[in-house]
Amino acid sequence: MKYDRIDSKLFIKNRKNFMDKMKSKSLAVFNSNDIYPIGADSTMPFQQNRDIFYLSGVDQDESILVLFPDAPEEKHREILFLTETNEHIAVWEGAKLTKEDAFDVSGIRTVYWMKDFEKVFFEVMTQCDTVYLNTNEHYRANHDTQTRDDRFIKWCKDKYPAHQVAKANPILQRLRSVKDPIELELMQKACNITEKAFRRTLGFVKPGVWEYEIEAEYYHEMIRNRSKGFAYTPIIASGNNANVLHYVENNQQCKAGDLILLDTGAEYANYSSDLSRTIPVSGRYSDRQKEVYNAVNKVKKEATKMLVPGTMWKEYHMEVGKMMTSELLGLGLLDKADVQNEDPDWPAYKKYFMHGTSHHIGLDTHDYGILTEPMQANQVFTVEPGIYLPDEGFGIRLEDDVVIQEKGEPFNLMRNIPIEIEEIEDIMNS
Ligand SMILES: [Mn+2]
Repeated sequence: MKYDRIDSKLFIKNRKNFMDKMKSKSLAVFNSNDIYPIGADSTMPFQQNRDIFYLSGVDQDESILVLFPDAPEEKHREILFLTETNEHIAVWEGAKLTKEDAFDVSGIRTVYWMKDFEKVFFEVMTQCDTVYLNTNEHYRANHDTQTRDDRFIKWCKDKYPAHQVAKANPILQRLRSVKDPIELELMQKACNITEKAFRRTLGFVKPGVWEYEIEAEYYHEMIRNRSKGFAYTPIIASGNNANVLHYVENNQQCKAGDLILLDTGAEYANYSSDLSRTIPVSGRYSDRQKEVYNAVNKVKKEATKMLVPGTMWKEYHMEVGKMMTSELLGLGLLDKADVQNEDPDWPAYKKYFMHGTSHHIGLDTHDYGILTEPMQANQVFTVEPGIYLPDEGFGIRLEDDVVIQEKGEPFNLMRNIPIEIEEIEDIMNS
């Protein structure tokens, strides 16, 4: 791990919050992610499952966390199972957590090697009635791969068919969406790394550079600041590439007069940041580009003010739609008839702004959070309106990450990242 060790107080508190929500005589099981194969003996870089990380800080594969608040034996209230290590294994396989390290990281005193899992698990299962299983129920999740949690669930239901099962996911969705001060610090750090990388890019971009060269500049700055790199696949989209929402090829040359849409956030300690900026290849925006840019920026500012406790995600999006409609009328992109005749299920503004304005962000870039419940203090959201104009050869998106406050406007974790036209032009021309 490149990041500095996180205070185990965070994970101790997270587990306590989770266990407070469990039924009596129940236990919960969380698995690490697998290391996914590429071919031959090649593998993808490891990415820890965010739930076991959130509850333990353990950032290695082949790990299981068991929480059993009513365990008759106190030592079994929190148990970690880790892959065995010793000095000899470490020489061949690199450093893995020892039992002492695991305690320092997680605050969990009971650590077994994985080879003892079935025996210990049998013992605790005979002492409980309900087992909480961890399924991924994120509203955007869509994959066919069987995770270690999925595999465990099949095994567990087969082996213990008489136990009741319960869902860990709704508890985690609620807990993970509201951030602890330690988490906010880590997210600020991710945003600060993103800021450094963006400023480096402002000094690098000029006509003739290639999108992948810009990606390399970002990556360089991220890694040298203890990040693993991008929190998600970066979008470096010059000219009309910006109008392909999930453009990730990043293989075109940037031409004078074009804009570049940069959707590039660093991760830090598994926490995401998510930034979008749109900058001019030549260092100056045209008048038309400025006009559209300022409209997007205005919607972003107004939308941000609505992110306060009690706001409903759906209604917020409807309000942002109205703001965007008024800007598009001002830009001459919509006329009154377009708005009067619009389909309520796909309002006229969607022609130019077809994606959502905000999502939860945290350990996942599109983080947990129940969208049908009112917003709460210390939830972190992105704000990312855009206007996409294929006919004019450019698209603009501006995006910051903000923390909802008890009172007043949200706190912007990206407050120091240049966004105003003058500021960006000044930096690019200095
Ligand atoms: Mn985003």
